[in-house]
Amino acid sequence: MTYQTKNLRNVVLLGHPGSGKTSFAEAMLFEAKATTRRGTISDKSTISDFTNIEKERGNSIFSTLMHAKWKDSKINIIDTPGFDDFVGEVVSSLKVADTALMMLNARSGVEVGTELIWEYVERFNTPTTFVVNHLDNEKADFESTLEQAQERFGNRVIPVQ
Ligand SMILES: Nc1nc2c(ncn2[C@@H]2O[C@H](COP(=O)(O)OP(=O)(O)OP(=O)(O)O)[C@@H](O)[C@H]2O)c(=O)[nH]1
Ligand SMILES: [Mg+2]
Repeated sequence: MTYQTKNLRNVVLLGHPGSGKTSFAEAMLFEAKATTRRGTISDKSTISDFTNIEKERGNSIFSTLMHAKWKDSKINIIDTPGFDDFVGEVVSSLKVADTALMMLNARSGVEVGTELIWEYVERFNTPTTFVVNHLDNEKADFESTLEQAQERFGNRVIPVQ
């Protein structure tokens, strides 16, 4: 199938280690019916963390390109590693992405990884949506996470559900 440029979306997932990028990518692929089985980190069965070293360590090391069809569009999803050691993967992914999703852990709000990666987002001027994740955690605090994001990134941060 061929797609017009207007029907292509290149989305990069960014965020502090463990904020849930790989799991979120898995959920997106499942929702878009690109996969029939929703893998997990603990089962070492996610589409994104497919290399042996990622399965062993339980975190992403490489950027992974995946894709899903949504209505008439093809969405390219790039999952990036959160650990600063692998920031080169983030930079190269930002170069080809039109939009970024920055994952925030609702238990911890804006974290050091968020701040570090934000420097690159600003450098590339990438439009960004924050995604508040880990909302099922008993210590999750959506309001505080939103406040922290607004405090740090300005009042252009508005909540959308
Ligand atoms: N309870 C709960 N657990 C989550 C959620 N999102 C992710 N997790 C868990 O949090 C851990 C880290 O999730 P990952 O998806 O690997 O996070 P990541 O941002 O890709 O991590 P890095 O690749 O290291 O940057 C895993 O054990 C996930 O199962 C969530 O919304 N709720
Ligand atoms: Mg990951």
